Amino acid sequence: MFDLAIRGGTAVLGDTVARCDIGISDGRIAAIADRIETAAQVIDATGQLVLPGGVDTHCHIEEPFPEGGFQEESWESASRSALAGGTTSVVAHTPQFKGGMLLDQHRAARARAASAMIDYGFHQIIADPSPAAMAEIPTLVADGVGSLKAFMTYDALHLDDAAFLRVLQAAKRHGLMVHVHCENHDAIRLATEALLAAGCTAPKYHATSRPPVVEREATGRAIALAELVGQPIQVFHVSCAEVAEEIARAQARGLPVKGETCPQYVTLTADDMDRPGFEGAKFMCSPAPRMAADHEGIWAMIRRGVLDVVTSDHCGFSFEGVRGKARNGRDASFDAIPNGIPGLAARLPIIFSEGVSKGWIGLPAFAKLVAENPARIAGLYPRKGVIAVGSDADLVLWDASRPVTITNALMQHAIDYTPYEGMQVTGWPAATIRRGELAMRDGEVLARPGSGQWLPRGPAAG
Ligand code: DUC
Ligand code: ZN
Ligand code: ZN
Repeated sequence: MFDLAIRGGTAVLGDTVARCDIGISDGRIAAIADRIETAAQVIDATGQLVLPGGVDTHCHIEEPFPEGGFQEESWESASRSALAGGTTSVVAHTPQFKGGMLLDQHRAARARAASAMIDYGFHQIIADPSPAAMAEIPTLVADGVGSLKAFMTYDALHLDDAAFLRVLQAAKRHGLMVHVHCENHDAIRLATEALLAAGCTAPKYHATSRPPVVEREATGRAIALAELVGQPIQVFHVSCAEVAEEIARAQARGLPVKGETCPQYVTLTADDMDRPGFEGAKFMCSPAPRMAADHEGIWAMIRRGVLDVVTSDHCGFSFEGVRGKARNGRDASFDAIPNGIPGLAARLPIIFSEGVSKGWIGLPAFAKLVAENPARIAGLYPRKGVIAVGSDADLVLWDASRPVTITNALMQHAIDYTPYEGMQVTGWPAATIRRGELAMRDGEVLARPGSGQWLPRGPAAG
């Protein structure tokens, strides 16, 4: 007798896709069989795909800013959005401020996440690898933090090469993964100064200030420094093939270098930042969206396996309001507009629609990109990311041929816009099951705030 049976669906089980029933007990998958007869509750998935719950290993949720205040997206609103879009686990970021420590931030971040409805872990940002701060890493590891995050740009966060090397060395000592935001800080700074001096201030100049070569140079440098130390890294949010080529070369040489991309790099372009008035700010993220032709380059790199993870880099700033994109006025220069776009709920539908429905990838590859591979690199596999006996019963029932026009209301986040407004997609989550509990059905989020669990993470699996 199972607690729950999912009957009649077509499940993505690793490399195979099969019609089967799934039996769930105590929040875990207990059986996968042709027919499961006895269960306290039955959900009919006839005509639907059954996918592993999405694992989004790159999110910014209720993160404090160095200047004070928090991101608008709370753990509760982010959870709602994640469940609406078929995501059941996330890894978000804990900040460190220059001159500051780690553990105080970690404890505060965990306290904020207590209202989550999805399962969660954290990357620890290192903005200042002082001996005192780095001495706190063993305590973080003991609590289940499995990764460090390094930024090569942003005034408040960027590390020079010496500081980045210290982060790599510490990660190696403690068996942690390092995720890197690769853009050359000085190149962006000088280009920004020149653009502003020439009166080029509109949102579209965000892309001009940080072209692909800025990302490529930093990616190559991060890879070289990681090779020097002998530390695995994952390059975050790769925007185009020119950058992915650096990762491909490293992989061909046998280096443990992984690459992640995001839905914005297969859908948005630099031209979106040139929309009338201040509208372009809605599409401003870093790295900047590139050209339409670059979208195919990203799919080609996904098909080659060079990029094997798609996350959202969910980092929502509303358009309006004191914390929003227009916080410094609608005539603010591009460097005074906060970077980041919301994408938690849109991630699976966009990658399914652009990837599977348009024929770039098959169903197993889709499940690996959005669930299994992120779970592996986060040290969460096989508890998360896969439909297998013994794994957490995190599942999405998916209507593969349902046409949907994306609207902000469907995203269910706290942000007042979506950069994907009006986009037509084929394929949409009908229900999300988190640890055996029906957490979302037909867009209605049913989970209880606080029902999410902290995910202590192990070492990354290959
Ligand atoms: N870029 C980042 O590096 N982080 C959050 C948002 C963004 O655009
Ligand atoms: Zn980043
Ligand atoms: Zn990010």
